[in-house]
Amino acid sequence: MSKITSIQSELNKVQVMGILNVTPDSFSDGGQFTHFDSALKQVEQMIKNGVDVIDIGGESTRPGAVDVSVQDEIIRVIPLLKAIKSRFDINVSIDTSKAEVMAEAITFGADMINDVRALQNKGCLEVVAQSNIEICLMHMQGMPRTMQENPEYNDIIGDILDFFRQRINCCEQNGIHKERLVLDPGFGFGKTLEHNYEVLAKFSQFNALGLPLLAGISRKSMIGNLLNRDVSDRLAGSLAAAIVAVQQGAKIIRVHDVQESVDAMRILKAVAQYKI
Ligand code: 7PJ
Repeated sequence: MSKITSIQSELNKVQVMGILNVTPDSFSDGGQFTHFDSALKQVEQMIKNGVDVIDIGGESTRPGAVDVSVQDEIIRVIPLLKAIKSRFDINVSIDTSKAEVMAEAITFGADMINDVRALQNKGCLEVVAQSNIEICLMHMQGMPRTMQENPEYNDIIGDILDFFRQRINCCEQNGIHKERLVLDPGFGFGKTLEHNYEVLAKFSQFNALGLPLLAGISRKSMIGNLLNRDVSDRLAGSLAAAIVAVQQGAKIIRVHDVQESVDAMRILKAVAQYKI
């Protein structure tokens, strides 16, 4: 399987990452895909709809969510990773912050580790350094349980850039080449509604670090709270926000609605060919 980010740079194509949550309390598909067979059906449908990467998450990072044990997370995620890799020819990303889960994911053929804690947990840098897997480093202020209580920044873009620089340095010092990294400012992770829209408005500034950028905005509160829409009614807002991010350089968008997002990206691509 080719590198996720190299496919993107070769074809100059934005990658659509389809979210497959296997937690009973995930943000917006609350337990719907907890069962193995329905998860596989969902994967098959996403592939038909043109997904580029499947992102499997076994830990809910919803504000206030309870911790999941290593064993529970492995049981939720790894059999599904194995089944997907044996049945389909598709890139898979594992959304985890636990070194043990990362190690298993690497063993069973994952293409990317997507860590909302940016490899800050014990043992993560070391595990990842022993592989060639791609890594998404996400910014978060605080920790999921309390991150939305009172997020504050002096200069949100500067703070996120500083965090990225520190994490990139840490990765490099541990033998993880910069070429393996993707950066994500972490919409909704320790950020107020205003913070989130400022980050979206200034998204292009993260290109300064010269790494591929990922934007995960799909169905989040920043859409729902602005528009006063329930989770099931956030598609239009999610697409609009994804387009704004891609026009400022996002190379991967993390979404629930694959078919609609792929369509939106096709429109952008049709327009892009006429730009100088
Ligand atoms: C993100 C994520 C995100 C990355 C979640 C949800 C919350 N990983 N995992 N970026 N969000 N890289 O999907 O609403 O924004 S879980």
